[in-house]
Amino acid sequence: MSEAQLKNTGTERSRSLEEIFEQRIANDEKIEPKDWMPEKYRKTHIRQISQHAHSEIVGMLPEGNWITRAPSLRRKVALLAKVQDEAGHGLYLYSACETLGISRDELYDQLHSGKAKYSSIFNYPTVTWADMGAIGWLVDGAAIINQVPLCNTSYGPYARAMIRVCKEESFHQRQGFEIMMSLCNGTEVQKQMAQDALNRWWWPSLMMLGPTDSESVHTEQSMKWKLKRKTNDELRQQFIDQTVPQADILGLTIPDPDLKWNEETGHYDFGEIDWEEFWQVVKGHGPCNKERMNARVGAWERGTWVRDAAMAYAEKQQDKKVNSAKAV
Ligand code: BYC
Repeated sequence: MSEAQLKNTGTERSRSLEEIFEQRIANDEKIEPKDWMPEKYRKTHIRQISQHAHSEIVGMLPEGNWITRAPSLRRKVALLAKVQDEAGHGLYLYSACETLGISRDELYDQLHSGKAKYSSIFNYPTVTWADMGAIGWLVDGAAIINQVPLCNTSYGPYARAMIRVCKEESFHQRQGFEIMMSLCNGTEVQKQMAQDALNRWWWPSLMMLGPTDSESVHTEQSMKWKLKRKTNDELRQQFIDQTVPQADILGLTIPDPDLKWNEETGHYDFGEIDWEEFWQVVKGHGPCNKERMNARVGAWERGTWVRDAAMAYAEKQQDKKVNSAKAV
């Protein structure tokens, strides 16, 4: 066969593989690690899943900061459990990502070198105990809205990881709301603390759901591949519609003078989001970007001896096995 004929056969084959793949997506079948997939599908999944994993790991930092200062043993235990869950989420997601042919070391390297993004929301400081309430209520609340549709995403390992993650996120959201409720039923100063936390976390929580659909470069393709099941704007609206009545229950005021119920659309209208602030944070210029990266890189460097010791131990075990097999 000539080189041109060979090339044609190759193109035809990949076209038919692509057609089978598209059909499977249309049939809502899960794509599994050993299945054929377009290179772009693989890469965009590595991008989103790894960013998601990094967000869970960096997301432990703002709350970890409060474990030793939680106001009671019960609060400490709950916060500790929540932060541990986040480590677990990061680990399932790194594992899901590795099934796409990238190693854990490469993923860490992308985070530590600043090549990979993580959620903008974790670049804001946690200055009072009420921030633990606001993060659970708003940030985990937004995360659930974003992640429940991902339980139905087309890539099997990601979809399955999301089922457990979402169950745990529900507990996280509840513990946050309960902290807010206690503060709002407490003294005037405690209620003020809750309002102040809502004022600081409201807008970043809306930004967390990503740029508007008109600015979102990946949404169109990701919706076609059923990686994303809802657009950024749809999720944001859902989050607002769900959260405003919760703020009413708490007796708190959402810091948006333009927020009002729209009878016609059946949704809340809301004010202008400061997208300039969002992009500054995404580009590394948020209030805590440097602190977060220093914490992660520092932890990686301080852990070198543990990784070296684990490798040396594994090698010794392997040598032992080989030697005892030789002796038989
Ligand atoms: N922050 O085309 P777009 C948690 C980037 S952790 C930073 O709309 P896409 C928790 C985006 O990456 C939960 N960057 O992108 C943990 C893209 O840049 P690149 C985190 C953002 O992917 C601890 C560019 O902007 N959740 O719950 O279609 C404690 C254009 O955006 C952000 C997930 O990761 C952002 N907020 O949609 C408590 C969920 N938004 O990559 C809680 C999974 C956008 O081209 N991810 N960018 O350089 C997703 O659902 C989607 O990736 C997003 C963005 C909706 C976030």
